Amino acid sequence: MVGELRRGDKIVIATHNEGKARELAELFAPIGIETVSAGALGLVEPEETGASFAENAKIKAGAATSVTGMLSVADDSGLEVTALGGAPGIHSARWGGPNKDFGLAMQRVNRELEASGSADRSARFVCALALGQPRGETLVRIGKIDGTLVWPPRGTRGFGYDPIFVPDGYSETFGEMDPVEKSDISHRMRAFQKLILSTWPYDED
Ligand code: ITT
Repeated sequence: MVGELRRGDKIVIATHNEGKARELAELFAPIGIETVSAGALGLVEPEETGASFAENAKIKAGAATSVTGMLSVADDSGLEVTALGGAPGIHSARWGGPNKDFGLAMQRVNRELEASGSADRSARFVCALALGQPRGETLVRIGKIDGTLVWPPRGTRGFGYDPIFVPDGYSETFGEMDPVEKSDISHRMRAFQKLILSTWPYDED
């Protein structure tokens, strides 16, 4: 499948989360795509009424493309904790409360894990990336990375739940890791690769 994205295009990054916006801009830059933030265009956040990461990503990209007439990319993502039945999942941002305090959100994860009585500390980050296209349908691809939760939080890099997540095969949390290393393996990168593979025209590299 070939989509509308071409080298030299400018796309709207339909997120109000600075950490995501930074990571997404860094993924698109090397393939020659310029990005502009939703904040810079004054876009309002649509209500995330979907029941899945993919549905919410589609809602956000669809809204940004219909308001701007531009290509857009939206990211709906979160942390799924096995012993919590996949929570916080699509509610990951909400666990940060009105002030988006992820110190509190991480404490809640830890508290609920303790209360669960389970020794299972496995978790995964999931990212649904949606490409809003002015002429075509909104495309969505999903990326995941498995890991283990640690307590207390470690590191000040990254954003959100990064300080409590150690990806499988590594010893540092995403909060400690060099951002380039996170970007090599992250759920966001994996979704990005799938999206680009399915939309990039065969005659461009
Ligand atoms: P937008 O809807 O404006 O994009 P948001 O932060 O509300 O921003 P989500 O509803 O998709 O976005 O919430 C995702 C939350 O999951 C996010 O706020 C982080 O706390 C967490 N999250 C997602 N990816 C993450 C990552 O790479 N590292 C750490 N936490 C992550």
